[in-house]
Amino acid sequence: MLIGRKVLVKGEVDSTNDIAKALAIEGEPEGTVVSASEQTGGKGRTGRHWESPEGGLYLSIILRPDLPAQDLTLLTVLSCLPVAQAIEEVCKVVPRIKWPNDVRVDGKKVAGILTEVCYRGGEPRFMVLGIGIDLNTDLSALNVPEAGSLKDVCERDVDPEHFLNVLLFKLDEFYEKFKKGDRNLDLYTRYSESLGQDIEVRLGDQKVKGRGMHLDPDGALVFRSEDGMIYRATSVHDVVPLDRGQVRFDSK
Ligand code: BT5
Repeated sequence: MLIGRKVLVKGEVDSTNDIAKALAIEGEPEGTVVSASEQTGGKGRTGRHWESPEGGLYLSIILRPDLPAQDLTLLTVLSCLPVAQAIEEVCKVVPRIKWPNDVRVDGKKVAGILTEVCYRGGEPRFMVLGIGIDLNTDLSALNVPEAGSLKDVCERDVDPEHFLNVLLFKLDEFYEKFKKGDRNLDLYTRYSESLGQDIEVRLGDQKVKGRGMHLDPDGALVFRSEDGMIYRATSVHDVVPLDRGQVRFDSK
C-alpha cells in the first residue's frame, strides 16, 4: 500500500495542504498523508475557505505521479470517487458526486477536494490531494447552509480511525488503477449527479441549463445546453444539478 504508508497525525493546523506541500518540497516520498483534527486556514478552490472545526476529517496526500498535466486534472476530478466509495462503505448510502469536486448526500455537501500541483520547468513535480470531510461535524459550528455531516447521515458518530483506514485503502486502490490507465469512468458515472443529468452550469455571469454528457480526457465536463449547443466546462465553473434524487441502502 502506497497511500497511507506513513500518516502524520496533527492537532490544530493552518492547512494540511500547506504542511504536505512543505514536506514534499523537502523530499517527502509519495504516499505520505498529513491529517489534522482542526484547521484554522482550511482552503477551498479559487481562494475560498474550507471551514474546519473539530469533528471533521482533514487530510492531504503527497503524490508524485509520472503523468502529463492533462491526467492530473482528470485525477483531481476522479479522486471524488474513492471518497464516495468510503462514505458508501461506512455509512451505507450512495453519495453523489457534483462535478468537479463535491461529494454530497441528500443534496448536502459532506466532502470537498482541493488538489494543488507544483511545477518545475513546466513539468509537474508533485501534487497534494487535500480532502475535507464533515465526519462528526456539528453543523451549527459551520457557517455553510449547504453542508451536511456524516454523523447525521449514519445517525451515529463515525469512528474517525476506521473511516480514515477505509478511505486510504480506497484511495490507494484508485490511484494504482489510475496510474495503470484505468479511469474508473463507469464507476464515476454511477456516483455522478452531473453526467446524464439535467444540470445548470454557471459560465462566468451566464447560467446555462443543459444535460451532462461525458468527461473530456482532462476532466472537463462536456454538456449539451437546452438549445443544442455543446459546452465544455472546466473546473473553475460550478454546476448545479437540477435532479436532486439520491439512493439509500438499508443498513446491513
Ligand atoms: C472545496 O472547495 O470543496 C475543497 C475543500 C478542500 C478542503 C481540504 S481539508 C484538507 C485540505 N487542506 C486544506 O486547506 N484544504 C483541503 P470549493 O469547491 O471551493 O468549496 C468551498 C465552499 O464549500 C465554500 O465556499 C463553502 O460554500 C463550502 N464549505 C466551506 N466549508 C465547508 C464544510 N466544512 N463543509 C461543507 N461545505 C463547506
